[in-house]
Amino acid sequence: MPRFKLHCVGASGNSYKVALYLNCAGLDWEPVGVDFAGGQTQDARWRADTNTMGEVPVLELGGRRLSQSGAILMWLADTVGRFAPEGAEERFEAQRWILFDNHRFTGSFAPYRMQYSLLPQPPHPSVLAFLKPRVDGAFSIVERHLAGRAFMLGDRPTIVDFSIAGYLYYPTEETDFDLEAAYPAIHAWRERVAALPGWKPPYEMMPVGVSLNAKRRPTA
Ligand SMILES: N[C@@H](CCC(=O)N[C@@H](CS)C(=O)NCC(=O)O)C(=O)O
Repeated sequence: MPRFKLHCVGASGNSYKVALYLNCAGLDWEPVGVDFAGGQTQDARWRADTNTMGEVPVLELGGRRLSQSGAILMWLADTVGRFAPEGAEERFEAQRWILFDNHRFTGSFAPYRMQYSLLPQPPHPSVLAFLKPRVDGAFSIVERHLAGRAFMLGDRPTIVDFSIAGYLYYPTEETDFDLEAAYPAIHAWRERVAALPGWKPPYEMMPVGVSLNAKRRPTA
């Protein structure tokens, strides 16, 4: 199999979901930095060449470019075979949770974090006030689900874990959420995911790309 290229940004948890898979599956890959803050994802040429949706991550293999982290993870599971759901029922569960992640979990937490610490200007309080209960609602659902399981689909890690964990290793100063204190089952599970061979924290896994956060993200 040729070397994978992952077009990504260190601050992008959606990129990290795919990077985690690639590294934990022991695949040969390299990160390709995208100048997010400089507007590269808005650039017409970049969109035409790399992703018409104007987003990272994009996984490149032998000239083919795939986007949408959830679809990429399903494709990797099918193609590589590692961390794959087994059978029709588990596949359905995997799709159900990945869609929930995109719509509700990452779908509220990523914009909250972006507003909280990544944009050059401070957030309007009403924006955070709108998003915070949505984040807590999604986290509470996953917290309850994980109370009785080692991993999202049971006793072994799958692509669902990589999808839902994508934003959970950024520092508390950046996210405003102290997961260890507020969501103990999520915290214990993210520690189990972090114990997988190949795991690295996001900025170490993807030391590339100019993020939106140059002014406001803590440098530590
Ligand atoms: N559902 C998509 C979301 C991807 C996404 O939101 N990517 C962000 C970075 S984390 C992006 O590239 N946004 C481009 C922009 O806002 O211009 C996925 O899971 O891949």
